[in-house]
Amino acid sequence: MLIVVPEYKLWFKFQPLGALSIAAVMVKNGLDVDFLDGAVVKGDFFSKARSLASKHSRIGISANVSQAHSGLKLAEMIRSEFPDRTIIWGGPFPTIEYEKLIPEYADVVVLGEGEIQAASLAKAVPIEDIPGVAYWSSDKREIVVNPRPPFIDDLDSLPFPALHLIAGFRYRVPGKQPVFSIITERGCPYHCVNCTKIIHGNRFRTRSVENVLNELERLSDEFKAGEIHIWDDNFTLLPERAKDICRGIVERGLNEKLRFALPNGIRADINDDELFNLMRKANFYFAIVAVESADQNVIDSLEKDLDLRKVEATVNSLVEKGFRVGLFFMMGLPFDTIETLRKNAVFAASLPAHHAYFFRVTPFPGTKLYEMSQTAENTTSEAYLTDFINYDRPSGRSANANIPPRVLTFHIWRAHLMFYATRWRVFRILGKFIVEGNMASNLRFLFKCGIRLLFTCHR
Ligand code: B12
Ligand code: SF4
Repeated sequence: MLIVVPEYKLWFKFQPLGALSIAAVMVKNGLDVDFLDGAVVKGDFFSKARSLASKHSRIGISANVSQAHSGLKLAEMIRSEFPDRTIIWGGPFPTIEYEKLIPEYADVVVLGEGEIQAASLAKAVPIEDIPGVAYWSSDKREIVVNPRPPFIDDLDSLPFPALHLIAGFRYRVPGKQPVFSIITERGCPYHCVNCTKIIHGNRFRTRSVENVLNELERLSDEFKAGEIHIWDDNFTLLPERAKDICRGIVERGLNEKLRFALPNGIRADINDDELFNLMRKANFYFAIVAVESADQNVIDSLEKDLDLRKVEATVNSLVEKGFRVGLFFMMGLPFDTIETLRKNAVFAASLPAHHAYFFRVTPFPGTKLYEMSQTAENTTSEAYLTDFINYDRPSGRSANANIPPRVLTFHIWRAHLMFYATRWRVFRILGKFIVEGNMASNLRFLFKCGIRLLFTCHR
């Protein structure tokens, strides 16, 4: 089987954990697997995909919304040049949009978490007997949807991502090289309207501390990792568990070899001194706090269940303990006004954080926000099918009917400028870079952020 992650345009590139988990299950079940990550492939993605597809009867395509465009082009190419191949899609995009894919672009779509289905596909179980798949009926008249299996509770039972399949690829992530990603839990109990729960659901499921530590040890010993990025939706949600992970890191001496970052955002209302101290001891150096808005009404409309009054203390505490701290904000929600955009800029600038990211809101299918935005003008609509969409390629659109794209762009630009022009921010960042030691990669990161900002302003 060939598993492909379609190409996407983003200047930093991460190992795709979902597709690598599927590959690991397939390998464990005896399949011969080739893996192509279009994000990092050298040369032309489609030529490489063509040459690998010629060797396999089944092609798996892994896609989130920003890979939809190139995934569809890839499927078209396979259909026309290798019409006998079975095309199997998995990931958030096909799980939401399977009706648009079958039969033209897909024979089978694996819905949600895919490891159970992957094991069955590897064992050649008849498709009718596999739970959690959508496929084209044998009489070619309709799409059949087999109900999804329960979420996987025993996450320790899953094999570690099949990293050996990407040994030749070079991922570009700022940090102490080489940088690897992990996920220590699945599911999130919150209901933010901008976020889809279609893959991992609302029940918070965790890997055991032992299992997480074993994977860290493997990344350090086998792959000589220098830094680990934990992409959990909510690493600090269960503070006692996070503390146990930190204690285990220290006990195994992993803090001597690895350093850790939390780039996916942690809850702004979890402020636990003991936890933050233990994290520092375990060599966590970077965390982003997900604030999203400086206006409580906007936060409430976002259904984020966050009391804004708690943000400042959490950010202060992280900064005092020596973390490099980032802030996430969303700009242009349907409930934003010019006033709330200004508030975001002022609030962020008042905090002692080192970085702030003011993202242009893009409502994606599978979220409540998408449904809300369909009533607004200037909506994202289905542009993701025809172009790359992500925060590196700002769309020049606005999801807020009352805030035109150019005005939104101005406020995004202004918020960044206000943030970096205040509180000696630039000098404090440089100071951090000197202490952290990987100046070149960090400066490259800042430079690219600046370029991205200019590009955002330009559109
Ligand atoms: C890490 C991450 C990133 C990283 C790295 C992404 C990468 N390329 O690996 C960065 C920061 C770059 C990123 C960026 C974006 N991300 Co992101 N990201 C995540 C995050 C937090 C974890 C992904 C992960 O590893 N999950 C763990 C694995 C095990 O789950 P999985 O990937 O879903 O894989 C499972 C299934 O999907 C399925 N499956 C996946 N592939 C395949 C293939 C086959 C053949 C089969 C059978 C099954 C299968 O089985 C897997 C195992 O169970 C998820 C949220 C989440 N918790 O999943 C969001 C998420 C994937 N991101 C999302 C979004 C929207 C984006 C952006 C578009 C944001 C933006 N506005 O720009 C960009 C797109 C950039 C890009 N081109 O990828 C959305 C996707 C929504 C959608 N409709 O597609 C998610 C789901 C967040 C959310 N809850 O809304 N992201
Ligand atoms: S945005 Fe974060 S906290 Fe909110 S539902 Fe999604 S993963 Fe959970």
